[in-house]
Amino acid sequence: MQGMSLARFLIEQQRGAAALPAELRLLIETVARACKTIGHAVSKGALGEVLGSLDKENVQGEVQKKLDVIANELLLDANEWGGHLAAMASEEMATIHRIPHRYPKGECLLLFDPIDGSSNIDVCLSVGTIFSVLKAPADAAGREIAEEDFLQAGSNQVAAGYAIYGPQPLLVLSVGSGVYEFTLDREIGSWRLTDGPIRIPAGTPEFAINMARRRQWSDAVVRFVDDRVAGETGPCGREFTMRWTGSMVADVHRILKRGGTFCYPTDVRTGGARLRLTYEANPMSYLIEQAGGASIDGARRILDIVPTGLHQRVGLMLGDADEIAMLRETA
Ligand code: P6P
Repeated sequence: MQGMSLARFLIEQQRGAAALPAELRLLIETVARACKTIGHAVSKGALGEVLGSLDKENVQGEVQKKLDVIANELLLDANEWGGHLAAMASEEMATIHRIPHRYPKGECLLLFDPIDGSSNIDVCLSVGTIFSVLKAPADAAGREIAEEDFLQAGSNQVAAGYAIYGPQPLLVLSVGSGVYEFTLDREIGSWRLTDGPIRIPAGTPEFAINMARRRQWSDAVVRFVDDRVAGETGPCGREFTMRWTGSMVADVHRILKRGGTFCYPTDVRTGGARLRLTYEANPMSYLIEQAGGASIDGARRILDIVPTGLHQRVGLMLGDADEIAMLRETA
């Protein structure tokens, strides 16, 4: 029901077919509250002295933005005392963050990219927070949580979502029964239901890829893109538009609402890839599939891939299922 608060939505998911566990409801409410605080910091920009970079790199070898660290700390502080988590993992931390012994532990594992698209922060383009939730293995109850406990296929996720700090602050999430969008009502500080269940519109002639990386692509991706650039003169027989925002969270949101595809393929020259499996590709693929789309690494379904490392990178092609099937067939 439009305008419903996030709290009421989650209570209804708890009572409904989804049978949302109370611990997971608390986790999502906590993450959603932290995203309000992160969004407030992002919106301050230069006035809040949150722009710019630190003179240090993260585990990815990327120069850390001030907001990367601020957002990471906000998510850790918000989530470590509630008793719903066993541990957390982040793009900004080399290894996992266990819940301190002074707090009760829960059964959930939370993974996040605290600020996705951080290269856009200093130029006022949309950035976001991506999160993924797994259950700790049953045998973990009586022992310390280990990094290996996070290395589960994305199909094991029990919830995933993102906040996007754009013209409207939005929270988009799924707990396994469809994708729902909430808009922040700044006047009362509440996330309110504004769309859902979201289904990816079929047949939208839009694709998102960084054309400057063409040398890295497989023949299949080159053909896929060239056929679309050829427009009505080519095999697709219609005109396409290209979009590339430099923030996956913004590109994925556009796809959920308007359709099309997003590709950040593996670099065929090196076998390297850009996007991280556990806290970027997996949560976004969970949402895309919940909205009727598809997500692959070129040949494999993303959610079937069992990670070999917390920060493992993977090629990613997601969106309109029919378009992605074209890529998979030619991959
Ligand atoms: P490029 C942001 O850093 C990110 O991880 C994604 O959000 C985005 O889609 C991609 O990298 C942009 O990569 O190579 O175009 O700068």
